[in-house]
Amino acid sequence: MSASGGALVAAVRGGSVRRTSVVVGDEVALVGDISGRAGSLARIVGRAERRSVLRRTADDTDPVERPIVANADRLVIVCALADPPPRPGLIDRCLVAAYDGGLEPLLCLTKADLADDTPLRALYAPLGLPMVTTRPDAGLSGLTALMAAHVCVMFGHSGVGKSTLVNRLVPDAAQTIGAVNAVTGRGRHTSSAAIALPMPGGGWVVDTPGVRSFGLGAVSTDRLLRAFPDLAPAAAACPGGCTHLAGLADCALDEAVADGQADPARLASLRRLLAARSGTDPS
Ligand SMILES: Nc1nc2c(ncn2[C@@H]2O[C@H](COP(=O)(O)OP(=O)(O)O)[C@@H](O)[C@H]2O)c(=O)[nH]1
Ligand SMILES: [Mg+2]
Ligand SMILES: [Zn+2]
Repeated sequence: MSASGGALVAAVRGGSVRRTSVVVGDEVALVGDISGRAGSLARIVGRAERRSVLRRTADDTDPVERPIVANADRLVIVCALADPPPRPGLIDRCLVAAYDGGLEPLLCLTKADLADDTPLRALYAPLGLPMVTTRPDAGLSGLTALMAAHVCVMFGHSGVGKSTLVNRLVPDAAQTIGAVNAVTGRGRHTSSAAIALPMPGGGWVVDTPGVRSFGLGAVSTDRLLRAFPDLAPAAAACPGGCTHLAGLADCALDEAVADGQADPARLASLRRLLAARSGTDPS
């Protein structure tokens, strides 16, 4: 599908790119029938260099990274304030994946009609990332201002309200998804792949129904720490090669919390991710 709203073309990978991964957001070179007529099929013969890659590993001990979306520049981390209850652990994983993949994260707190957003906003305020709160009885101008003209990936736990937001952002989302599924031969209800929809104000929104979390298997300690800019300055005082795990005598992060310079909940979150990645805690 082209950004200028051109033809929807079905294409398969040609021999030269058989081993090249092609995902939503990739820019590809096509040959053959690009008319988009029913039954036509084009061939992908090349893939452009990616500007960003949102990746995941299958689980925290899996070193193989799998790309999910290419060339996106915003990760919209969608988190409900209630029903389901917020999970800061998942937000932190999303932040790691965003910084690691070269996407700018923003936090979208949904269902403000059900619960107050003050505690979550306070927890993430030190990171300085953009935050918006949404509710059914208010407009989405704050969110659209942050998303317009960007390629944005919506990510969050099932039931947090992603599809509701996409349907409000892209009024004809259901028709477009139906057209894409018709071209790709996917059934109406079986689509588990990410799908990109053009937003009326410019830019794209990518819905990611099938991905439940980001594994961190291939993410190094330094890369992981980049998602914790509130803790990173204190970690600079750690001895070289510090794992920052709990129970070390000389990890400077414990001192930062004791001095009131860092939030104990944020340190606990970092340590859960570090421990999960080293395979010592599969949570
Ligand atoms: N109370 C309330 N319910 C919402 C809101 N946004 C979505 N929902 C409901 O939450 C449920 C899950 O929404 P859905 O968009 O399917 O979530 P998804 O799994 O993240 O795509 C649906 O019943 C929605 O009607 C909201 O802002 N407030
Ligand atoms: Mg959904
Ligand atoms: Zn340390």
